[in-house]
Amino acid sequence: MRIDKHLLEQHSEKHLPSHQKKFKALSSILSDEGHDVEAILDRVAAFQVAIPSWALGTGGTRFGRFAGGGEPRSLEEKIEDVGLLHTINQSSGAISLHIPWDVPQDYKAIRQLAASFELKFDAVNSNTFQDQPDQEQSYKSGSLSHTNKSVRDQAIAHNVEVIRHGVELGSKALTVWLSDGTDFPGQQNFRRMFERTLDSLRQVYAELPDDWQVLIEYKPYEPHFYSTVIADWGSSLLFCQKLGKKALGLVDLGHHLPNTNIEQIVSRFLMEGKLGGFHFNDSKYGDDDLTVGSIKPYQLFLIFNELIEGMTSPEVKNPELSWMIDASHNIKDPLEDLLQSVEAIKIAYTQALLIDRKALEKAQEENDATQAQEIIQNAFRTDVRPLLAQARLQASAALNPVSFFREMKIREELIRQRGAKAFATGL
Ligand code: AFD
Ligand code: MN
Ligand code: MN
Repeated sequence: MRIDKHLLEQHSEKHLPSHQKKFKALSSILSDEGHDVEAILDRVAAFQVAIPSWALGTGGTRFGRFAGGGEPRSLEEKIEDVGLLHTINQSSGAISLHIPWDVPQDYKAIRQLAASFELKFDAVNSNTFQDQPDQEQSYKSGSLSHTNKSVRDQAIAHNVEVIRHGVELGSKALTVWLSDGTDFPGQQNFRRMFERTLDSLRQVYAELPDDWQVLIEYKPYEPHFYSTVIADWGSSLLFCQKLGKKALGLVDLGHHLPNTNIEQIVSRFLMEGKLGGFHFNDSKYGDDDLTVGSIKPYQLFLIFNELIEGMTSPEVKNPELSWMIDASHNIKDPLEDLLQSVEAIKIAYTQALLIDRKALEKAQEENDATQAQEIIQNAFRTDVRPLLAQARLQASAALNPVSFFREMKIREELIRQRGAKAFATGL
């Protein structure tokens, strides 16, 4: 399904009068405060968030899955869905594939299809957390960390195969989320698990093309309940430091225990030049995969505060980051959910752009906690949505993405084309 450009124009025209009022008011306030509104709009427009192929279908829990209908049945249809999102918001210009859920059959055709929607291929993801029907060795007791060399070799070969697919499509990174861990105390030797994993990752690292990165996720629990090999940012950083320059940490917001100070982790990674990317989502209890910004928008803003501080400080030397959503929610329309998530990420980013950095530094130097809070909360409490809408308007995207999706009855059309019982591969 492709959206006719003039439908976007019609939609935006309808909502234009109320948008213009809000944008005019906000831009005049921001200009008075000394902000360069045009420059902010450029940065907002340029900020792109990649969409994971596994977020396009309804997520399930271990109790069941309630599919919403019209889900993409193939890699081609997943690309079409991300293309739809990008046409609507002009902010989702990349797709992240998961192998073997998305094995491309015809690279050239897939590349062309993506290009026709102006999409790039973000990091490719390997999967050694499930057994595939045709695989020889089982990952029940681990993959890259397994005690048995044949299992490790199979997991290494899989990661190398994922790199190969990525090279054909123009990806520049492999993301490894290693689910390996234990469920019971004493089940394994922690140090040996780490060493075996390091040895396996070194073999994968050796296969990375020069201009590639490997992004290493961490997660404290789940699917294993007692220990995880790459449990936290410290373990991720250790692996990255031991592997080399091309290995970088990946922060997935859902992969922290409650109340973890994620913004400080971000700052530490940046300080070491070892932050590779982000998986955005939100959560209340664990890895809940909820819409970004639906539970803790202030935390998201504080994370962007550190990101912008780090990325704009001359003393911080960190490679460019790869931004991605990692969520698959079980009750919402996945495409609406993604539109909301992208919006939430860009809101937090834009608010963090408004922080008066010089004034904040002064308050910090003077140990003035009250003033520091005034400065950052002044930015957080600014309703920046008219800036995002204006950036979309200038990029010929929809002024209001979710209402456009509903006005156009896009889900109904997808159900008509693909059927009410079309299931996407994924979790
Ligand atoms: C997991 C991890 C990881 C993985 C994905 C699979 O965050 O990014 O690739 O979800 O669905 O929770
Ligand atoms: Mn993730
Ligand atoms: Mn996760």
